[in-house]
Amino acid sequence: MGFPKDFLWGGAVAAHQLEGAWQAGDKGVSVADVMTAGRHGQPRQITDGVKENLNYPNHDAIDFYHRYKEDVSLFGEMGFKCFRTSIAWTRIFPNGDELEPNEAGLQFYDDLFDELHKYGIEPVITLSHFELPYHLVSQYGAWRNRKMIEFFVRFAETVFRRYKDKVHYWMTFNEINNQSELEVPFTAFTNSGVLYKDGEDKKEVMYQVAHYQFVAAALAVKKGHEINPEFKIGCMLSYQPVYPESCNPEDQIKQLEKMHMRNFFGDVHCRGHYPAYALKEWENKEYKIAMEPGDLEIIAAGTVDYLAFSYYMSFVVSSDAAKMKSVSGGATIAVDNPYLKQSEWGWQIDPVGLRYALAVLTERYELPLMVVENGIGLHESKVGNMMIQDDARIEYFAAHIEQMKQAIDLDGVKLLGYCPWGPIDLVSAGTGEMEKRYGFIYVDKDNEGHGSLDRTKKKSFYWYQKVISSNGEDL
Ligand code: BGP
Repeated sequence: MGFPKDFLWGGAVAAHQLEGAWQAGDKGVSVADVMTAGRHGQPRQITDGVKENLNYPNHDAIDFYHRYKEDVSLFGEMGFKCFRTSIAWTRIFPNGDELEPNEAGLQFYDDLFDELHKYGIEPVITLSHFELPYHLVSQYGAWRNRKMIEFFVRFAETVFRRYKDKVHYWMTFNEINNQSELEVPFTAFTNSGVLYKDGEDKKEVMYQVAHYQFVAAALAVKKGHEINPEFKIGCMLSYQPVYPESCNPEDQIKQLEKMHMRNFFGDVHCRGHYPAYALKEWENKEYKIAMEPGDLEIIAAGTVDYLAFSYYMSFVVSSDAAKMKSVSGGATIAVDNPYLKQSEWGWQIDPVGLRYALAVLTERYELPLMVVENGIGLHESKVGNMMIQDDARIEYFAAHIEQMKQAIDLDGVKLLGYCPWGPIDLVSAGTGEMEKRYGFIYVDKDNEGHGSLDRTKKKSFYWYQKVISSNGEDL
């Protein structure tokens, strides 16, 4: 009982949130490179290029590009079995539409993967994590354009071939489903790179974008399996369950409708066809989604091997519109859950919701699952040589790991691994700042970019080390 022997304990990051070195090795400019930091709760802005005197936190981040050896050795010391990161598309294809890849970028990831393997750490790789080439946005309108399929598949094929003996676990798009939260203006929380225009039906555009991404992902899955039949290629969802506010059947229906949009992307990736509720919506609203002959067959043939998801919180919806409100930092509309505490950023902490998520996803798709993000952002600062006592983080993780164990033991969930988000402090995707810290390892850098970049272990470092060495028994 409990976690399987080969369980992948690790941590998760994304290239643009920690690598820095945004122009090193002929890297191109990514969407993340032209996004300003959000200040005082304002959403981050995507600019039309790199402007003077604006703060672009991803340019330097925590300089993992130059310091990865030190960082990987710390992950090794914690006992990591896997490490989830993304390959910055702009290191491999600086503009995104070139025919030949950039060797310096490919070499960087070769070196990183070799370093990980030295410590017996399995790389788990996201192809596209909020960092598509900016050139594809400005010249092609990003995923509005069908040409993106060709660019993405070329990128995927290039890295599949190059790393076929070094990487076995892959994911296509990070949190592909969060673009369905149309209440929120364009922020880092989307991989589509699409800037919505005034007056257009955003939802129709979103479905069109999704269609191209589904075809691209399915083609990538097929290519990947041809290159190495041992590859496990997954989709990746942001899975934050939504609960009805009460047992009022109208609340239940509200919840059902909300979950349709959360499930839509997983439904297509895992089942290989469009679900009835989406087809009905297209018909009712007279949406015209451009497709080419063969697209639906491609989607059917390219279903994923496993489902990966991020889990941070849960939401509550009510059929009473007056009770609904925007949630800080979260991409949804909800009422507070009186049974749950909130993090300093207003994210509702719900360990039991993780068991619920694991169980419903298992029932829906009958696929192995991987929790590839989970964690709590805290305000922390280092005073002298004192170790940071991050008991709130330890408590958060212990409660979530306990619920994963129950999902395995009681619900029959097949769980491949667990990657807490940001094992080392990094730039927040939502705010673009350093002060929302997730790490077991502290990085000396503040929002303004000051600091030595020195790494130091927090209390949770030793705690997680013990969790891994006891295979999740000693919490
Ligand atoms: C997810 C993203 C990550 C990460 C995380 C935490 O949505 O996949 O990139 O940043 O959220 O969010 P934040 O950094 O806004 O706290």
